[in-house]
Amino acid sequence: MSIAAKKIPSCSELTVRLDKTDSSTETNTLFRFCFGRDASEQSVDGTVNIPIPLQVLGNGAKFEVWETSEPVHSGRIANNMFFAASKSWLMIHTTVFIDDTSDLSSLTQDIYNNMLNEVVQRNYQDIVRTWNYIPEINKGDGDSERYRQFSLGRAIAFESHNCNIEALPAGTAIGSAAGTRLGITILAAKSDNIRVENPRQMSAFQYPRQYGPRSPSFARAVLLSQCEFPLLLVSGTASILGHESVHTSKLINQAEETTLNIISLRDAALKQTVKAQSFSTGSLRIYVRDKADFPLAVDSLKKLLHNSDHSTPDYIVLLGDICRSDLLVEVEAVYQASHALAGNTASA
Ligand code: 3EB
Repeated sequence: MSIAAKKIPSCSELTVRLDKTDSSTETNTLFRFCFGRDASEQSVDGTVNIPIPLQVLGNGAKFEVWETSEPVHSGRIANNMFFAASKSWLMIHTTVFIDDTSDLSSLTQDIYNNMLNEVVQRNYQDIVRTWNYIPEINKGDGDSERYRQFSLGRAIAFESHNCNIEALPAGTAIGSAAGTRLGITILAAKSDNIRVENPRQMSAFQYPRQYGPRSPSFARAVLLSQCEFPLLLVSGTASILGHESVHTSKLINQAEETTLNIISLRDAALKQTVKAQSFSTGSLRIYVRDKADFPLAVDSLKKLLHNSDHSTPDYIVLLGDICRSDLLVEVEAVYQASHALAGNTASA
């Protein structure tokens, strides 16, 4: 008796795609990001929509849809905090109004404490990704800058949950316009996954004191090694070498340095797993600080905008402030691993 060798993806498989139309709210949608929206109308049983309050400049996608083959349930945790969960994955999302009277450090600490408590209570153990959208992220001087206050509160929350630096999630921290709401989203997994750091960059959690009272709590990338076709969740990546911003005020050079950083990170990830021979397809979010930089940024990132199988990765360009005021462009990505055995011979 011969049994076909066709492999069925394991149940925990997760996929990510950009979508131009409102086609999803299918049952296998875990959650979806909605670009260009500040508030969302949540219904307790439907797909959880995560608003991203940034203007869409390029490529027109309206949604980034995260899907799983597992049954999904969702609901409200508290007034403005929502979750979506399957057997392997838990997403928690909240938005909060802030103004100049807000203590962003303690507010962030409270939000993260609540979210981390939920993760523990619901029996998920590995926080793999966070997205943080902070209104006017560069407002305030020195250590009182909003981004630095946010980083301080986040660091204390992770520390008080005994989340050590080897277990930090991949991250994004981007600034939105005045008057939008602070938006924080976390994704947790049932089992442990692999952290990837970048040999070209100092680990962010080790940045020296000059960048703020507490260093940022994120890993350069997390490889979802529990999946049969692992996803590489690449943190927001910018023109930083070691710990220093390089090519300040030069958009093209920053985009090229960012490209080198992401390629280096992908190479580092391949060395840490036997489950991936290459990363063949991807989905990218490109953030630019200045609207006018958009076409040039896309052009200068061209090496990232080709998959190794010669297809083009999906991408979206968003108007957002980078968390260091001397940076003009940042890119985050999701890459899907392919196996040599699956017939793919190209390398990433
Ligand atoms: C950097 O490499 C650029 O604080 O969560 C990128 C990704 C950055 C995530 C965060 C910050 C964060 O330091 C900034």
